[in-house]
Amino acid sequence: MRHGGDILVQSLIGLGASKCFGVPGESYLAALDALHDTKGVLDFVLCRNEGGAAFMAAAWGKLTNQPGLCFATRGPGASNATIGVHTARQDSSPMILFVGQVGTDMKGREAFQEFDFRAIYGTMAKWVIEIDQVDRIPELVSRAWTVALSGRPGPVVVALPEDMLRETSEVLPLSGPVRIADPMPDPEAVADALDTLSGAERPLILFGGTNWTSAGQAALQHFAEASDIPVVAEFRYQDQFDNNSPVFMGEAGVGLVPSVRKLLAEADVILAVNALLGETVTDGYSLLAVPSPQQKLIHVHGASEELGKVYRPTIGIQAGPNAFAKALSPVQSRWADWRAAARRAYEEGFAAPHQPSPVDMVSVSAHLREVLPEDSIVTNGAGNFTVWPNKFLKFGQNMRLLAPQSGSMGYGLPAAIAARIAEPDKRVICFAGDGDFQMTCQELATSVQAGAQPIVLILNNGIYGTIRAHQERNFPARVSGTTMVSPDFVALAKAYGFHAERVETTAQFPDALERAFASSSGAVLDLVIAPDAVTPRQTLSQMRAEATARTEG
Ligand SMILES: Cc1ncc(C[n+]2csc(CCOP(=O)(O)OP(=O)(O)O)c2C)c(N)n1
Ligand SMILES: [Mg+2]
Repeated sequence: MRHGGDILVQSLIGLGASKCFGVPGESYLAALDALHDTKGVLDFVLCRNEGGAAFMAAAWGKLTNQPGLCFATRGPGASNATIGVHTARQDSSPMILFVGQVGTDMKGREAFQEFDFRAIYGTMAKWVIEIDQVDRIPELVSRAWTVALSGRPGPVVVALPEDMLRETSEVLPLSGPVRIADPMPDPEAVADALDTLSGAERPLILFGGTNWTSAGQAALQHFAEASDIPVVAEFRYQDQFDNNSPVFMGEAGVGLVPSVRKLLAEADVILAVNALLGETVTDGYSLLAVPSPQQKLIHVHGASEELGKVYRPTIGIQAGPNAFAKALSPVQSRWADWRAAARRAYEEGFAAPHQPSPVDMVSVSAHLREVLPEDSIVTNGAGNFTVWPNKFLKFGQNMRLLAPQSGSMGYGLPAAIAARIAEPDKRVICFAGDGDFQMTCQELATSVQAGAQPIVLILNNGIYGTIRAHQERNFPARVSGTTMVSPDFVALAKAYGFHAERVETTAQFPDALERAFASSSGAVLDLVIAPDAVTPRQTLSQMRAEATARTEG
């Protein structure tokens, strides 16, 4: 006989889980009790806020393609965790959030910390379930795991009533991993897609999503290179394609660069593989007309509900990205000039002017491109500072980017901790804004306790730069709610046991980074960035001046 907590934990181990993230609560004591005996097999990574824990689980899912696991207590804990569920959804990352729930005997009375998890998570999660009978734990955990992984991966929420978890049963826990194979494309549809591409004047491949395998990525790269077709990544998926390939043209995301916009606008056939074709990629649904784009659209996705969600495809193919990529055979190349011009524009994008800032991120990024090991993992949250890791690094075949498609601030540090736990031997560099960092900086303690210390670069400009920039463009010279008073980040990081330094000039950066690399405690570098240097090519003062002239004109 085992209690429910034990059946749950043994089932997760059976499925292959090795880490879970959470903040404790009295609502799931039986699960914590089971985790008492699983150290080194399934570790509970103790976090400081459920928001951080849920971000770690979401990032774990994105990095490993296996569900990231998070435990949170009812009402208050579950409320904190929602940000990670939303992030996992927009990231298409597999994740399971286990929520302790009030006892079944008092449900529906607004008991202490009771939470209507179906109503709250209903639109955010792929599936929400409460396990009411201890005997059904293996069945429902198996389904949660499979749902999180299949089709378009995403978050599942499983509520665990306190009394159910404490009941005992003889039911056997799950054993053995689950492998979900890619759905295969229809060969006739693939042939039609290749015909359509062959007839194109200016073809373009747009890819996105999780679930790629290295074989699938290699197949897509081979096809694109052999056919000379330019390739663009959806927002923050640029790490899924070798950026050094001559067909890679950059990322279609927030702050769409002109060369990528041009490619999307001028392409007459778009092959969208594993892509969601959302707001950021289409520049607010303007580059492709809703619902019928002028371009011919071949839309390939593993989840049927993504096909035709916004855009009527010319050819819709329900297939996994890897199976589809492997089914492609090169088409006669006629687009060398179109491809080469786009690649030149991509390369030119790295040559931004030197920044009017004590630390110049153009130089810092160039240095990082030189010294970061080719299998580094880069993370970031949200803010204007993300332009540097997202647009000024080159992601080779083995480098990874963990960055939220949802644009949620605070993701970078927890993601970096999860990445270090998953890959303890790799360099993990978190880029954070001063605002972004303060959303989850208490997770520095989690990092130290877990022995998983990344390197954090805080791009400290004293403002919520993104919002200030919007403010100056829309309401010039009326600064409201966007200037921050921050703590001494060096002292703060040291208090948590990190090596920390303030970097006051560009010239100080390389040595400071060396010392950060050499420190065994993890490191926080506080980079002094001028608020005016809010974007690589336009300063805040220029934005203000332009907007003022417009308003006065
Ligand atoms: C959780 C969350 N809250 C608020 C926002 C809105 N927001 C987007 S960027 C940003 C400012 C980020 O400031 P900072 O981290 O300092 O970066 P900077 O833009 O200054 O480089 C804000 C408030 C968000 N995206 N996520
Ligand atoms: Mg800032």
